Amino acid sequence: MTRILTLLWIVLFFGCTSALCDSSVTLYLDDGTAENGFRVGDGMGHTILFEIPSGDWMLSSVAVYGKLGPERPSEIFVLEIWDEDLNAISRVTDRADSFFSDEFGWAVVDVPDVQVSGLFFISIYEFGGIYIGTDIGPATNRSLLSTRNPNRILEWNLGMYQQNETEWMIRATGSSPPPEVAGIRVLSDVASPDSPATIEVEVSDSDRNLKSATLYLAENDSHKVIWSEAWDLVGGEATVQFTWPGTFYQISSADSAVSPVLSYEVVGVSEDFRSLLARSSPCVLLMNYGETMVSAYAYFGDDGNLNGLIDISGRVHYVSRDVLNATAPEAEYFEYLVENVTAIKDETAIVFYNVSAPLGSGRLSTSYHQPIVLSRSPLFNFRVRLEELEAEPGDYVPIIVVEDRAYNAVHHPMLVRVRRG
Ligand SMILES: [Ca+2]
Ligand SMILES: [Ca+2]
Repeated sequence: MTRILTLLWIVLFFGCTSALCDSSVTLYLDDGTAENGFRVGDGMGHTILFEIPSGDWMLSSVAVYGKLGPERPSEIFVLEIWDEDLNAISRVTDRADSFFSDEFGWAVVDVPDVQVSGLFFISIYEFGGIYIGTDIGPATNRSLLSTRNPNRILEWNLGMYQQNETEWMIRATGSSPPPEVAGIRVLSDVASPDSPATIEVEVSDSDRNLKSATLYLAENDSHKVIWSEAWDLVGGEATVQFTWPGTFYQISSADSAVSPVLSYEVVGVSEDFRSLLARSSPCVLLMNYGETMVSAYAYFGDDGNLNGLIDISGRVHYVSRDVLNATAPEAEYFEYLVENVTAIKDETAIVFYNVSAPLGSGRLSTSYHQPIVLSRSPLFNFRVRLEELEAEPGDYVPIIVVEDRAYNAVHHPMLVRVRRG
C-alpha cells in the first residue's frame, strides 16, 4: 500500500506538467530498477493488478522491462488485459525479438485501445522466452502469477522470493478526460495580512471526477514557492477562491530554521482537536539516524507547536501531551511516550520539502530543506514550531494545479502576478 501512496505523491509533483501536454498517465508499482529477472514458462503468466480509482480509463500501451532468454522454447509472447472478473478484454500476440533484446530494457507494446475501470489485470505469457525484470523490495502483493483457459490467479510460488517483496516491472499507460481550468479572475492582486490577494478559479472535468485544486505561489526572482493552498473537490464543476495574506511559513527548532515550507489548513478535524491540529506540512521522517525514511505529515497547533507526526500509511509516530490529554485525559503521557512514540530525541529528524517553480515552464520541482533533528524533549513538543512571517515586497507568480481521481494533474501557469504591497 505504501508504494501506491508513494506513486500518488510522485504524480502530484511530477505528473503531467503543462496545460498543453497530452493527458496520458502511467501506472506502475516498481521502483524503476530490476534487482532480478524471472521467466516462468509452463503457460504461466507474470500478472500485475492495477486500479483506477474513478471513472473509465482508456488503456493504450503496456511497458515491460525484460530481455530475451538464451535458449528460447518459444519465439512469441502473449500480452493480455483482463477485467476484474478475469475476462480477457484485449490481447497482443507478437514475436519476442521484435520487442526485446539480449540486454534488459523497456519494451513498449501498443495494445488495441481498451476501456478499463476499477481493477484490471495485465499479464505477459512468455513461454520461457523472456526474463521479466523484477523489483525486489517492499511490494504491494499486486504482482501475481496466472494461467489461462480458464483464466485464473495461481498460488505464489517463486522459490525464495515472497510475494510481498516481489514486483514485476510491467507498467500501463492510458488516458481519461483531464480537468480543465475554465476561467481565472484576479479579484485583488495586492496582498497584506489585513487585505489578502484573492484569485478565483473555475475548473471543470467532463467525466466529473475532480479531486483537488491547489495554488502554488512562487517568488518572481528566486522561483521559490512560498505559499500553497489546496481545496478538495468533487464532481464536474467548481469555483475556488484562493487567498494569500502576503505571508509564508517557517519551521524552527531550538537549533535551526527552514523556510519557506508548505503548510495547509487541516479540514475535517473534530472541534476538540481543531486548535491542536490546525495546520499540516508534508515531510519525510528520517528514523534511526536516517536508516528509515517515511513520507509523513507534521501537524501544528494554532500556537505553532508541533503536535503530531503521522506517516502516510496512518501510523502515528508522535503526538504531544496536549493531544493525548484531549484524546485520553486519564492516560499518563510519560508511559505513552515510552510505549507509543517512535520519534526519538536525537535519532529522528524531519525533512520538509523545498518547492520551486522555474519560470515559464509551469512546472514544479521539489527538493529538500536541511533536516530538523528532534534534539529536545517530546515533553516540550521537541521545541519545533511553525511560524507565519511576512513576505518581502515584490511580485509573485501563481500556478494552479488541478487534479482528478484518475491521476490527471493539469498545471496551469498564469500570466498574472500578485504583489506583496
Ligand atoms: Ca528495484
Ligand atoms: Ca477526469
